[in-house]
Amino acid sequence: MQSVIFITGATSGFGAATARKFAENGWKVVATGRRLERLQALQDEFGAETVHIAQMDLTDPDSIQNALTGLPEDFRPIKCLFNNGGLALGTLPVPNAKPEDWRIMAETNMMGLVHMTTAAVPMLKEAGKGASIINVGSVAGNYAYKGGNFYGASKAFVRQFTMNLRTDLADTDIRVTDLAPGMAKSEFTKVRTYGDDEANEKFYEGADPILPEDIAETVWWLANLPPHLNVNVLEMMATCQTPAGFNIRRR
Ligand code: NDP
Ligand code: 8X3
Repeated sequence: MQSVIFITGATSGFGAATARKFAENGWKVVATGRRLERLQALQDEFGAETVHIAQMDLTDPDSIQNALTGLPEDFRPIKCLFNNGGLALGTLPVPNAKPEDWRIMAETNMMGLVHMTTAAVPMLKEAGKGASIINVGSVAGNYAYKGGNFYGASKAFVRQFTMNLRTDLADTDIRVTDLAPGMAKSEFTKVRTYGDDEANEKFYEGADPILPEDIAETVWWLANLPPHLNVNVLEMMATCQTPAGFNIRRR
Protein backbone atom coordinates (compact mmCIF):
# COMPACT_ATOMS: atom_id res chain seq x y z
CA MET A 1 0.00 0.00 0.00
CA GLN A 2 1.33 3.48 -0.89
CA SER A 3 1.93 5.92 1.96
CA VAL A 4 -0.08 9.17 2.11
CA ILE A 5 1.15 12.66 3.00
CA PHE A 6 -1.40 15.39 3.80
CA ILE A 7 0.03 18.84 3.08
CA THR A 8 -1.36 22.19 4.16
CA GLY A 9 -0.25 25.15 2.01
CA ALA A 10 0.50 23.00 -1.06
CA THR A 11 -0.20 25.85 -3.49
CA SER A 12 3.19 27.52 -3.14
CA GLY A 13 6.72 27.43 -1.72
CA PHE A 14 7.60 24.63 0.72
CA GLY A 15 4.25 22.87 0.39
CA ALA A 16 4.24 22.73 -3.43
CA ALA A 17 7.87 21.50 -3.56
CA THR A 18 7.13 18.84 -0.93
CA ALA A 19 4.05 17.69 -2.82
CA ARG A 20 6.19 17.22 -5.94
CA LYS A 21 8.98 15.42 -4.08
CA PHE A 22 6.60 12.89 -2.53
CA ALA A 23 4.48 12.43 -5.67
CA GLU A 24 7.62 11.78 -7.72
CA ASN A 25 8.82 9.20 -5.23
CA GLY A 26 5.86 6.88 -4.87
CA TRP A 27 3.72 8.49 -2.15
CA LYS A 28 0.14 9.61 -2.54
CA VAL A 29 -0.33 13.31 -1.81
CA VAL A 30 -3.28 15.20 -0.38
CA ALA A 31 -2.69 18.79 -1.48
CA THR A 32 -4.66 21.53 0.28
CA GLY A 33 -4.83 25.32 0.29
CA ARG A 34 -7.20 28.11 -0.66
CA ARG A 35 -6.13 28.65 -4.29
CA LEU A 36 -7.98 25.96 -6.17
CA GLU A 37 -6.44 26.67 -9.60
CA ARG A 38 -2.96 25.94 -8.22
CA LEU A 39 -4.15 22.73 -6.58
CA GLN A 40 -5.75 21.74 -9.86
CA ALA A 41 -2.47 22.36 -11.72
CA LEU A 42 -0.66 20.09 -9.25
CA GLN A 43 -3.21 17.35 -9.76
CA ASP A 44 -2.99 17.75 -13.55
CA GLU A 45 0.77 17.28 -13.29
CA PHE A 46 0.61 13.91 -11.48
CA GLY A 47 -2.92 12.60 -12.01
CA ALA A 48 -5.81 12.08 -9.60
CA GLU A 49 -4.54 8.66 -8.50
CA THR A 50 -1.41 10.26 -7.06
CA VAL A 51 -2.63 13.71 -6.00
CA HIS A 52 -5.96 14.30 -4.29
CA ILE A 53 -6.84 17.97 -3.86
CA ALA A 54 -9.06 19.72 -1.33
CA GLN A 55 -9.69 23.44 -1.15
CA MET A 56 -9.25 24.27 2.49
CA ASP A 57 -8.91 27.40 4.60
CA LEU A 58 -6.94 26.86 7.80
CA THR A 59 -8.88 29.64 9.52
CA ASP A 60 -12.12 27.67 9.03
CA PRO A 61 -12.33 24.50 11.18
CA ASP A 62 -15.30 23.22 9.14
CA SER A 63 -13.28 23.30 5.93
CA ILE A 64 -10.50 21.31 7.66
CA GLN A 65 -13.01 18.71 8.80
CA ASN A 66 -14.56 18.55 5.32
CA ALA A 67 -11.17 17.97 3.71
CA LEU A 68 -10.59 14.99 6.00
CA THR A 69 -14.10 13.59 5.69
CA GLY A 70 -13.87 13.86 1.91
CA LEU A 71 -10.69 11.79 1.61
CA PRO A 72 -11.16 8.91 -0.82
CA GLU A 73 -10.54 5.41 0.58
CA ASP A 74 -7.20 5.08 -1.23
CA PHE A 75 -5.91 8.32 0.38
CA ARG A 76 -6.40 6.92 3.90
CA PRO A 77 -4.92 6.60 6.41
CA ILE A 78 -2.59 9.61 6.52
CA LYS A 79 0.99 8.57 7.31
CA CYS A 80 2.50 12.05 7.38
CA LEU A 81 0.81 15.35 8.18
CA PHE A 82 2.91 18.27 6.91
CA ASN A 83 1.54 21.26 8.86
CA ASN A 84 3.11 23.85 6.60
CA GLY A 85 0.42 26.40 5.64
CA GLY A 86 1.02 29.74 7.29
CA LEU A 87 2.11 33.30 6.80
CA ALA A 88 3.70 36.45 8.14
CA LEU A 89 1.86 39.72 7.63
CA GLY A 90 3.61 43.05 8.07
CA THR A 91 7.15 44.10 8.89
CA LEU A 92 6.48 47.04 11.21
CA PRO A 93 7.63 47.02 14.83
CA VAL A 94 5.28 47.71 17.75
CA PRO A 95 3.38 50.06 18.12
CA ASN A 96 2.85 50.38 14.38
CA ALA A 97 2.22 46.69 13.66
CA LYS A 98 -1.42 45.99 12.80
CA PRO A 99 -3.65 44.01 15.19
CA GLU A 100 -5.70 42.79 12.21
CA ASP A 101 -2.55 41.12 10.80
CA TRP A 102 -1.94 39.54 14.20
CA ARG A 103 -5.46 38.11 14.24
CA ILE A 104 -4.97 36.49 10.83
CA MET A 105 -1.59 35.03 11.85
CA ALA A 106 -3.09 33.68 15.08
CA GLU A 107 -6.01 32.06 13.26
CA THR A 108 -3.74 30.53 10.60
CA ASN A 109 -0.34 29.72 12.15
CA MET A 110 -1.67 28.77 15.58
CA MET A 111 -5.36 27.83 15.63
CA GLY A 112 -5.33 26.48 12.05
CA LEU A 113 -2.43 24.18 12.85
CA VAL A 114 -4.07 23.09 16.09
CA HIS A 115 -7.43 22.33 14.47
CA MET A 116 -5.74 20.49 11.60
CA THR A 117 -3.68 18.38 13.96
CA THR A 118 -6.50 17.48 16.30
CA ALA A 119 -8.75 16.46 13.42
CA ALA A 120 -6.04 14.32 11.76
CA VAL A 121 -4.67 12.46 14.79
CA PRO A 122 -7.17 9.55 14.62
CA MET A 123 -6.08 8.81 11.03
CA LEU A 124 -2.39 9.10 11.88
CA LYS A 125 -2.93 6.60 14.69
CA GLU A 126 -4.47 4.25 12.16
CA ALA A 127 -1.30 4.49 10.03
CA GLY A 128 0.67 2.99 12.93
CA LYS A 129 4.46 2.75 13.05
CA GLY A 130 6.31 5.43 11.06
CA ALA A 131 3.48 7.98 11.17
CA SER A 132 4.60 11.56 11.64
CA ILE A 133 3.46 15.14 12.07
CA ILE A 134 5.92 17.73 10.78
CA ASN A 135 5.07 21.24 11.97
CA VAL A 136 6.69 24.19 10.24
CA GLY A 137 8.02 26.57 12.86
CA SER A 138 10.70 29.13 12.10
CA VAL A 139 13.93 30.58 13.39
CA ALA A 140 11.68 33.59 14.04
CA GLY A 141 10.28 31.55 16.94
CA ASN A 142 13.75 31.07 18.41
CA TYR A 143 15.40 34.46 17.90
CA ALA A 144 14.11 38.02 18.06
CA TYR A 145 14.31 40.56 15.22
CA LYS A 146 12.70 43.93 14.70
CA GLY A 147 9.23 43.59 13.24
CA GLY A 148 9.13 39.85 14.05
CA ASN A 149 6.72 40.55 16.94
CA PHE A 150 3.58 38.47 16.42
CA TYR A 151 4.91 36.25 13.62
CA GLY A 152 7.87 35.12 15.76
CA ALA A 153 5.56 34.54 18.71
CA SER A 154 3.24 32.44 16.58
CA LYS A 155 6.19 30.23 15.59
CA ALA A 156 7.37 29.95 19.21
CA PHE A 157 3.86 28.65 19.84
CA VAL A 158 4.40 26.03 17.13
CA ARG A 159 7.59 24.86 18.83
CA GLN A 160 6.01 24.47 22.26
CA PHE A 161 2.80 22.96 20.87
CA THR A 162 4.99 20.41 19.08
CA MET A 163 6.67 19.40 22.34
CA ASN A 164 3.38 19.24 24.23
CA LEU A 165 1.74 17.29 21.42
CA ARG A 166 4.55 14.78 21.47
CA THR A 167 3.88 14.29 25.15
CA ASP A 168 0.12 13.92 24.62
CA LEU A 169 0.81 11.30 21.94
CA ALA A 170 3.36 9.41 24.02
CA ASP A 171 1.28 6.23 23.99
CA THR A 172 1.04 6.21 20.18
CA ASP A 173 3.50 5.55 17.32
CA ILE A 174 3.11 9.10 15.98
CA ARG A 175 6.30 11.13 15.75
CA VAL A 176 6.18 14.93 16.01
CA THR A 177 8.78 17.41 14.75
CA ASP A 178 9.18 21.17 14.75
CA LEU A 179 11.00 22.00 11.51
CA ALA A 180 12.29 25.55 11.95
CA PRO A 181 13.88 27.09 8.83
CA GLY A 182 15.43 30.50 8.39
CA MET A 183 15.30 32.78 5.34
CA ALA A 184 13.89 30.84 2.40
CA LYS A 185 12.83 31.83 -1.09
CA SER A 186 9.10 31.42 -1.71
CA GLU A 187 6.12 33.76 -1.82
CA PHE A 188 6.54 34.33 1.92
CA THR A 189 8.03 37.85 1.72
CA LYS A 190 5.62 38.89 -1.02
CA VAL A 191 2.71 37.91 1.25
CA ARG A 192 4.34 39.61 4.21
CA THR A 193 4.64 42.89 2.30
CA TYR A 194 1.04 42.69 1.02
CA GLY A 195 2.09 41.75 -2.51
CA ASP A 196 5.08 44.07 -2.95
CA ASP A 197 7.20 42.37 -5.65
CA GLU A 198 9.98 44.94 -5.34
CA ALA A 199 10.36 44.45 -1.58
CA ASN A 200 10.35 40.73 -2.19
CA GLU A 201 13.20 40.93 -4.74
CA LYS A 202 15.17 43.26 -2.49
CA PHE A 203 14.89 40.91 0.48
CA TYR A 204 16.66 38.11 -1.38
CA GLU A 205 19.12 40.34 -3.28
CA GLY A 206 22.70 39.05 -3.07
CA ALA A 207 21.73 36.19 -0.75
CA ASP A 208 21.57 32.44 -1.30
CA PRO A 209 18.48 31.55 0.73
CA ILE A 210 17.08 28.10 1.50
CA LEU A 211 15.04 26.87 -1.48
CA PRO A 212 11.65 25.12 -1.28
CA GLU A 213 13.35 22.00 -2.71
CA ASP A 214 15.74 22.00 0.28
CA ILE A 215 12.75 21.90 2.60
CA ALA A 216 11.13 19.14 0.51
CA GLU A 217 14.33 17.08 0.81
CA THR A 218 14.34 17.59 4.59
CA VAL A 219 10.68 16.63 4.96
CA TRP A 220 11.37 13.53 2.84
CA TRP A 221 14.24 12.59 5.17
CA LEU A 222 12.16 13.17 8.31
CA ALA A 223 9.13 11.24 7.07
CA ASN A 224 11.26 8.28 6.00
CA LEU A 225 13.47 7.93 9.07
CA PRO A 226 13.24 4.56 10.82
CA PRO A 227 10.05 4.50 12.95
CA HIS A 228 11.96 4.33 16.22
CA LEU A 229 13.50 7.80 15.64
CA ASN A 230 11.88 11.14 16.45
CA VAL A 231 13.59 14.41 15.61
CA ASN A 232 12.07 16.83 18.14
CA VAL A 233 13.34 20.09 16.67
CA LEU A 234 15.25 20.72 13.46
CA GLU A 235 16.49 24.27 12.99
CA MET A 236 18.10 25.13 9.67
CA MET A 237 19.47 28.26 8.01
CA ALA A 238 21.02 29.15 4.69
CA THR A 239 24.78 29.39 5.10
CA CYS A 240 24.56 33.10 4.31
CA GLN A 241 22.38 33.71 7.41
CA THR A 242 23.53 33.65 11.02
CA PRO A 243 21.63 34.40 14.22
CA ALA A 244 21.74 38.08 15.12
CA GLY A 245 23.82 39.35 17.99
CA PHE A 246 22.33 41.41 20.82
CA ASN A 247 21.48 45.00 20.01
CA ILE A 248 22.83 47.69 22.35
CA ARG A 249 21.41 51.20 22.30
CA ARG A 250 24.23 53.49 23.43
CA ARG A 251 23.91 56.97 24.92
P1 NDP B 1 4.40 30.71 0.67
O1 NDP B 1 3.72 32.02 0.85
O2 NDP B 1 5.07 30.43 -0.61
O3 NDP B 1 3.35 29.53 0.98
C1 NDP B 1 2.44 29.62 2.04
C2 NDP B 1 1.36 28.57 1.91
O4 NDP B 1 0.46 28.68 3.03
C3 NDP B 1 0.52 28.74 0.64
O5 NDP B 1 0.36 27.51 0.01
C4 NDP B 1 -0.81 29.26 1.17
O6 NDP B 1 -1.89 28.73 0.39
C5 NDP B 1 -0.87 28.63 2.56
N1 NDP B 1 -1.79 29.36 3.43
C6 NDP B 1 -1.66 30.63 3.91
N2 NDP B 1 -2.79 30.97 4.58
C7 NDP B 1 -3.64 29.90 4.50
C8 NDP B 1 -4.95 29.64 4.96
N3 NDP B 1 -5.66 30.54 5.64
N4 NDP B 1 -5.50 28.44 4.69
C9 NDP B 1 -4.82 27.51 4.00
N5 NDP B 1 -3.58 27.69 3.52
C10 NDP B 1 -3.00 28.88 3.77
O7 NDP B 1 5.44 30.61 1.88
P2 NDP B 1 6.38 29.42 2.40
O8 NDP B 1 6.32 28.24 1.54
O9 NDP B 1 7.70 30.03 2.67
O10 NDP B 1 5.70 29.16 3.81
C11 NDP B 1 5.34 27.88 4.28
C12 NDP B 1 5.50 27.85 5.80
O11 NDP B 1 6.87 28.05 6.11
C13 NDP B 1 4.76 28.96 6.55
O12 NDP B 1 4.23 28.40 7.73
C14 NDP B 1 5.86 29.97 6.88
O13 NDP B 1 5.54 30.72 8.02
C15 NDP B 1 7.00 29.03 7.12
N6 NDP B 1 8.36 29.58 7.02
C16 NDP B 1 8.78 30.26 5.92
C17 NDP B 1 10.08 30.70 5.82
C18 NDP B 1 10.57 31.51 4.67
O14 NDP B 1 11.55 32.27 4.86
N7 NDP B 1 9.98 31.41 3.50
C19 NDP B 1 11.06 30.37 6.87
C20 NDP B 1 10.51 29.67 8.00
C21 NDP B 1 9.22 29.26 8.04
P3 NDP B 1 -3.15 29.59 -0.12
O15 NDP B 1 -2.76 31.04 -0.11
O16 NDP B 1 -3.44 29.05 -1.48
O17 NDP B 1 -4.22 29.26 0.86
C1 8X3 C 1 10.56 33.06 8.12
C2 8X3 C 1 11.95 33.32 8.54
O1 8X3 C 1 13.51 35.05 9.50
O2 8X3 C 1 12.13 35.72 7.61
O3 8X3 C 1 9.91 32.32 9.08
O4 8X3 C 1 11.17 35.46 9.79
S1 8X3 C 1 12.17 34.95 8.87
